Amino acid sequence: MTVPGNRSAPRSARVLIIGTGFAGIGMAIRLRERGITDVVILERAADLGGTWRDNRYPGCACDVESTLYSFSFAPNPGWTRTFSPQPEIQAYLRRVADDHGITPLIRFNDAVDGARWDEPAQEWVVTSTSGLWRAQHLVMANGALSDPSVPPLPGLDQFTGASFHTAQWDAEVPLDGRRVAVIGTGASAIQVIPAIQPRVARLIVLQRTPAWVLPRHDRAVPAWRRALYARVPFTQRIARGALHAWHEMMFLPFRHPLPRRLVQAAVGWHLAAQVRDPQLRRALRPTYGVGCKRLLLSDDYYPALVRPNVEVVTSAVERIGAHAITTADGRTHGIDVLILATGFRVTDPILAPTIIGRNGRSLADAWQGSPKAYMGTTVAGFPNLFMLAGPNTGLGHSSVVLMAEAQIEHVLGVLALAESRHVRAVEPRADAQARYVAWIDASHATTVWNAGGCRSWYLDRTGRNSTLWPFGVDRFRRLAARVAADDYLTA
Ligand code: N01
Repeated sequence: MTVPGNRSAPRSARVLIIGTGFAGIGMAIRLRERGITDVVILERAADLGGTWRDNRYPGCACDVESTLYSFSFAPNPGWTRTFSPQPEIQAYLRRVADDHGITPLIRFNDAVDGARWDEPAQEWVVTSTSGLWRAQHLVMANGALSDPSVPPLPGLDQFTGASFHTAQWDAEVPLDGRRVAVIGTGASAIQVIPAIQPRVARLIVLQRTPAWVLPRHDRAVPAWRRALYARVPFTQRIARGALHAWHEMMFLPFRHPLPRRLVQAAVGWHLAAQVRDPQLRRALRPTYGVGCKRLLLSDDYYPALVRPNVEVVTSAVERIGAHAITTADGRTHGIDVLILATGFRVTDPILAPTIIGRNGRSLADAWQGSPKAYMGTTVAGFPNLFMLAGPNTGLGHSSVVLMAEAQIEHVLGVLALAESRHVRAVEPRADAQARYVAWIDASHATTVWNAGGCRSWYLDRTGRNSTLWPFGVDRFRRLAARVAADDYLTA
């Protein structure tokens, strides 16, 4: 971390939060409810919302039902669709932040570059665009899906048409009647492809690995149901409970082969029903176990792919030229616009090298390419540091908002522990963290994510699954809610 010399004196906060997605907003709300009001949130962008602010590509929507993909303490009876579109989710977050008095705590356009634990002062010194901050506690709520991953495709810089990542959508670029290529067939691609297909002259879909796709059954929420949820909020809580129970069950196929066979049959049927052409069907049928890569939900992805203006290209991208993409089969596809639906830097977070804990050791040094944390939230050697959406807190089957809320309760529990011991610094014991991580790793061994025969972004560069929580959400909730005092060191 470089500490600029010509900045003003550091400002301070008891708790400094990085990021204004679900996790950052939720953390600030719960801190204030606990009476901790000296809170500052640094946000690198000009608006709040995290991934729901950045991802504005056509078709962007949640693939978990909104009644579940929302805060437990802030139900929204007004969701207009089962799976709400991005603008509604961002508007929801803005409203929740306003209603709970969080918006004034946010410093917009203030990006954190790094932070260093100041041992004598027992606090974090944080460097951001605006200068220095001192904070007793630092909460990294900067998200796992916040930094786009752009592969080093040969010739990408020579392309003369418009080119952008799905998370950096350029709405100024006209697509109507143009030749467009989409690289990638993950969750973002399968939403953007059906949204732009009717507008473009030609759509080349460059698929490296096909995805398993289940029907989504997205529909408008009828006015009567919205009115019911608004007038009798209990009914929406019942709906949320039912969805939660359903998703908890959906976890089983990821661990057990028998229920997985049922899902396999459903995805196979969905593909067969929507894609008649046997050659295309073969190209779209994955060879790995269902769920190994994120299981996708869509009603309109396959129907878009069979339209006459779309071609699915399975040959690898070899080179990008000024106006075209050349693939390994020797073909050249002329294009005007290139869309990179190539995902995010999940297991190599950009802040890891610049967060410096005890003894000058960075998170990147501690992790060596494989992020690890106790309860996915705290890291040995990094006192008073909390990570939301941290290692092994992702889900393949339910709403990550539930996980963020459980982590937030864990943070509050750890702060209460430090307070009860009248100490300024708290961190997990190294042996407790090692035991926890070993248990996570052992629990992953037989899951389809690890043993399903695919290479996904759930696995880090060491091959370890450092992304997903290996059980149902309720289990994490129970564990995170109870802070095991012996597992924490205080000073
Ligand atoms: O990214 P991805 P995403 N050459 O990493 C391909 C969340 N999300 O943005 O599979 C060619 O899944 C890559 O190919 P392969 C959700 O958690 C949520 O789509 O590695 N292709 C893959 O097809 C999701 O899981 C919602 O072989 C290359 C694609 O790019 C996560 O975000 C909506 C390549 C990347 O897929 C990420 O999804 C959208 C190369 N060099 C997203 N490099 C919700 O609704 C990469 N690819 C909540």
